[in-house]
Amino acid sequence: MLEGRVIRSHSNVHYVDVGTEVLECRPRGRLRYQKERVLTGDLVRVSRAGPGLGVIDEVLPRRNALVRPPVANVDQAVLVFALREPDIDLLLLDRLLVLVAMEGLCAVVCFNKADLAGEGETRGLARVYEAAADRLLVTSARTGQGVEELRGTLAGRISVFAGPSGAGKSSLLNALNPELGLRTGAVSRKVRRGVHTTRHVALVSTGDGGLVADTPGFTHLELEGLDPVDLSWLYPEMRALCGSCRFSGCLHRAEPGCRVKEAVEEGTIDRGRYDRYLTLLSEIEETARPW
Ligand SMILES: Nc1nc2c(ncn2[C@@H]2O[C@H](COP(=O)(O)OP(=O)(O)OP(=O)(O)O)[C@@H](O)[C@H]2O)c(=O)[nH]1
Ligand SMILES: [Mg+2]
Ligand SMILES: [Zn+2]
Repeated sequence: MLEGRVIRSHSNVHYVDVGTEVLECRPRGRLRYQKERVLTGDLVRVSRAGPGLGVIDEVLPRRNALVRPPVANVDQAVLVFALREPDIDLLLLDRLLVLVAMEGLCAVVCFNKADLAGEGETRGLARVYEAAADRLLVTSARTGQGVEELRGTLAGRISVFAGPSGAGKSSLLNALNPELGLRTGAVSRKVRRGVHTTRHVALVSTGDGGLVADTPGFTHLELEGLDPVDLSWLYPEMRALCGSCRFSGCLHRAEPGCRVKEAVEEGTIDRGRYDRYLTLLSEIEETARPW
């Protein structure tokens, strides 16, 4: 019996990379009746069923499974934002960081198009997001800056890329593995949307055992179902201080004796991050109270 990873699924046909080749597999009868279907990213046991063909006998236990995009065993989300062109949308970045934390994934922030930005500006942003993410990278798909560091971060892991259209996600993947030949530039958006609506997720190889979900990633951006009190726990810079505020359940807005606000005044928590936290907090409060 072989073990492998589902790298692409198409209704009930799953392409399983068993190391030496990719087998086209169907689940064994009894698996089809189980509630959980086979997902891209799953580790499975397969038996050969002919040249290039296999049968999935067993899905090995999953570490996690995302709903949108439907991928199992994801290690990290890589949030790619261009420093310029398009202008960086930090509220979107912070929103994605909260979503990633809600999913319990590691967050890698990748500031791309470093060739277009000033060094001072880049350094300032990098300092803020080093504290907000598990890993911070500054890259340029054009000059190759930071691409080897990105390679190291992706190696041996399953990653989901997310970020605005035009940030350079496909360009970075092409820089890592030119064989991918992913479409870049203005037209790629439509193509990717098509991929998304058919719900076929493929894992593409970075060439070093790294796998990246080739989808628009996190298309669902509402922070629904989140309790306002829990929001600050999803901010690494605030988490350590949350318990030290005078009132338990402090939202760090106007409460007296708030350690988080003190840290903002002292400059140890970035004011921009804090202001955007307040924006997301109000949004969550509004959706939680529909009247
Ligand atoms: N100057 C510069 N341009 C870049 C860089 N990376 C990507 N670009 C350009 O930015 C444009 C968009 O890049 P894509 O890789 O298609 O962006 P994407 O994030 O995949 O966009 P979608 O697929 O629409 O989500 C292309 O014209 C790229 O050539 C970079 O590091 N520097
Ligand atoms: Mg793209
Ligand atoms: Zn507080």
